[in-house]
Formats: sequence, C-alpha cells, structure tokens
Amino acid sequence: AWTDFERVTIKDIFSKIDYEVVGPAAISRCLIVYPWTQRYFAGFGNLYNAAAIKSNPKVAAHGKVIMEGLEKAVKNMDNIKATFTELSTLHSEKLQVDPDNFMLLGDCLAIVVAAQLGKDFTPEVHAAFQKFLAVVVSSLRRQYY
Ligand code: ZNH
Repeated sequence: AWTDFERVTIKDIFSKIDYEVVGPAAISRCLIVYPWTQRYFAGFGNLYNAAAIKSNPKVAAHGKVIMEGLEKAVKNMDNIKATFTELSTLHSEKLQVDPDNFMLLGDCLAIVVAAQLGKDFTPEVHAAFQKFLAVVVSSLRRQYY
C-alpha cells in the first residue's frame, strides 16, 4: 500500500523528467557500468565502448520504451503486478533476461533521476522512488520460475 506522500511523489517525479533524456541515460549507464547486460542487445549493433553506447540510436530508443513501460506502472500504482504480467513473461520466456539485472537498471535510473531533480531529490523522495522501483522489479520477476 502507498502513502499519499509516495503517490504524489512518484507522479511528480514522472511529470518532471524528460523520458527522452532520462531513459537513454539510464540504459546507457547500465550497459556501461554492468557490461554483462550488453549480451541481451546483440541486435543493437555497436556497443563497443561508452561513447558508442551513448550515441547508439537503438539504445536511446530502448531507453524511451523502458520509461513508457514504467509510466504504465505509475498510472496503475495499485495494480503493478497485473499490469506487468505480460512484460514479465516476455523478459522471462522470450528475452531470457536474468532478473537480477532489473534492479541494476533501477539503480542507474535512480542516479539519473537524482541528478535531474537536484535538491528536490530529498531522502524522503529517494525512499519513495526506491519503493516504487522495488515493486516494479518484483512485478517483473513474477513470471519467472
Ligand atoms: Zn526490458 C524490451 C521494459 C529491464 C532487456 N523492456 C522491453 C520492453 C519494455 C521493457 C516495455 C518492450 C516490450 C515490447 O516490445 O512489448 N525492461 C523494462 C522495464 C525494465 C526493464 C520497465 C526495468 C525497470 N530489460 C530490462 C533489463 C534488461 C532488459 C534490465 C536487460 C539487461 N527489454 C530487454 C530486451 C528487450 C526489452 C533485450 C527487447 C528489445 C528489443 O527491441 O528487441
């Protein structure tokens, strides 16, 4: 269950950030800092080094797709598990993404959001955002067995 503060905060964060900036920055950071995550993106072309990752248009497009996925969770905060059933099955069965990678991306996202929000990213806001990410990640893990 969410407190009023958490609800307002999550909606506020997503209304303030630019998906086209935050999404690509978060997924790029994840691919650079946790290079094993690159293995799922063999079809994305050149991921040879940080500069190549940051300038890869497929990476950027995928960053935005991830943010749009997260937006569905924001719009269905009381029903994130059900909202992500299909997405969880896709990551498990088709993409075969190791679910331990989900929070690695979440942590990258938190860093990027923190940098964007500056002093508005208070400890309380951070806690609310981490809780949101934890629910998203556990929902994405749900169809794994
Ligand atoms: Zn993911 C896809 C979301 C994480 C890998 N994804 C995807 C999509 C979405 C997402 C929405 C699309 C789907 C369709 O199409 O239907 N993700 C997401 C989220 C998250 C994630 C929300 C967290 C937070 N992923 C992830 C990770 C990884 C991944 C961590 C690795 C490492 N994904 C992926 C892939 C794909 C996806 C590979 C496919 C891509 C293409 O394009 O192909």
